Amino acid sequence: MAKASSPKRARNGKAESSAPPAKPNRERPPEPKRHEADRDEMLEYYRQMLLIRRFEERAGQLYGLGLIGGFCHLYIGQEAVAVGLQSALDQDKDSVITGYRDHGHMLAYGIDPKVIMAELTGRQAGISKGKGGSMHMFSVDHRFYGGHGIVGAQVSLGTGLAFKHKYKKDGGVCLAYFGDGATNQGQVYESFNMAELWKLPIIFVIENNQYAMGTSVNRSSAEDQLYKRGESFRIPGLQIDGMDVLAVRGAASTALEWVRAGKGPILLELKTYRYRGHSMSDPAKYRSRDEVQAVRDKSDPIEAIKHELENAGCTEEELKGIDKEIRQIVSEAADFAEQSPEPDPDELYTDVLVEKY
Ligand SMILES: Cc1ncc(C[n+]2csc(CCOP(=O)(O)OP(=O)(O)O)c2C)c(N)n1
Ligand SMILES: [Mg+2]
Repeated sequence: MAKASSPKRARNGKAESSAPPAKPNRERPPEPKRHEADRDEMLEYYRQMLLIRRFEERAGQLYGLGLIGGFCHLYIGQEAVAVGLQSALDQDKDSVITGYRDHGHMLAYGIDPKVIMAELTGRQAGISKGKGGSMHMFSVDHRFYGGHGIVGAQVSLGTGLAFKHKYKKDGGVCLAYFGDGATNQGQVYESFNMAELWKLPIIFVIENNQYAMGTSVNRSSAEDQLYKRGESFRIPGLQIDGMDVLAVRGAASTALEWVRAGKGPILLELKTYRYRGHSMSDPAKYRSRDEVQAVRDKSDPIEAIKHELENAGCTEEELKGIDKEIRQIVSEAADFAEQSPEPDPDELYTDVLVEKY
C-alpha cells in the first residue's frame, strides 16, 4: 500500500497559505479632521445643543412632578454627539436609529419639541400618539426609526435599514447609535459581520458615556478601547472626542465619505459622559459627585462651543438672547404637553398590527 504523503508544512511553523486565499489587507479611512465652522454654523450647533440640554432639564422636572410615567433616560452631557453627527446627514435620504436615550437624537433631527414632550407625558398629540413614551418614539417622516428598549437590538435593526438603503439604491446611509454596554451584546457582532460582508451603508456609533447602568466600561469590557470592536470583522474604527462638537462633525464627514463611496461600514467611538443617572430612578452611587463635577468643569460640550463663539466675537448679549429663545421653546413644549388630552381608550387597539383586524 502506498504511503500517504504528509501535508506540506511551512518551516517557520506558520500555516502555509491554502486555498481559498486570504483577503487582502483592509484599506483604512484617513484621520478625521476637526471641522472648521464659521460663526453662524457654530451658533447653530450651540443652539441645538442648548435646546437638548434645556429640554432634558425640563423633562427631568416634569418627571419629578409625576407628569412623565415609566422610564426616562436623559441625554445631558452627550449633546455634542447627536448634534455633531446628525448635522452632517442628508435628512432626505439618511436614516437614524438609537436606543432608549433618544430625545436628543430627535431634537437634533429637527423634530418638533412639542410632540416629543407630549409623548413623554403620554398625550394623544405625542409623536407615538402617547403610547410609546420616552423609549419608543418613532417618525418615519423624518427617517427616525426609534427609540428601542432592548439593548443592542437597534444595531441589528439599523443593519436592516442599511440593507434597505443598498437594496433600493436610494443613496441613504444609516446611523445606528448604541452604548458602551451594548457593545457586549451578541447580536451586535452578527450585525457587524453581515454589514461588512455585504458592504452595507451604515455608520455604527458607539456612544461611550463610560457607564452601562451602574457598571463602568472598564469593569464590564475586556477591551475598553471600543473603536477596535469592529476589527475582527474588518470594520475600521475611529475614536473621537465626543465632548467636542466640531471634532464629532469632522468625524461624521470622514465616516460619510467612506460609506457613501461604497466601502462598507465604519465604526465611530465617541468618548462622552452622562451627567445624570442612568434613568430618573438611578441614585448613581457607583461614582462620586466630584467625578461628575470634574467632567462638567473641564469638558462640557456647550461651554466649549460657547467659549469658541466668544473668541469668534459673539457678545454675551447675543448668547443670552439665544438662551432666552431656547427657554421659551422648551416652556411652550412643556405647556403644550401638559394641556394636550390623553389618548382615547380606543387607541389601545390601534397600531398593534400593521393591518386592521
Ligand atoms: C437585552 C437587554 N439586556 C439588558 C437590558 C437592561 N439594560 C437597560 S439599559 C442597560 C445598560 C446599557 O448601557 P449602555 O449600552 O452603555 O447605554 P447607556 O444607557 O449608557 O446610554 C441595561 C443593561 C435591556 N434593556 N436589554
Ligand atoms: Mg453607556
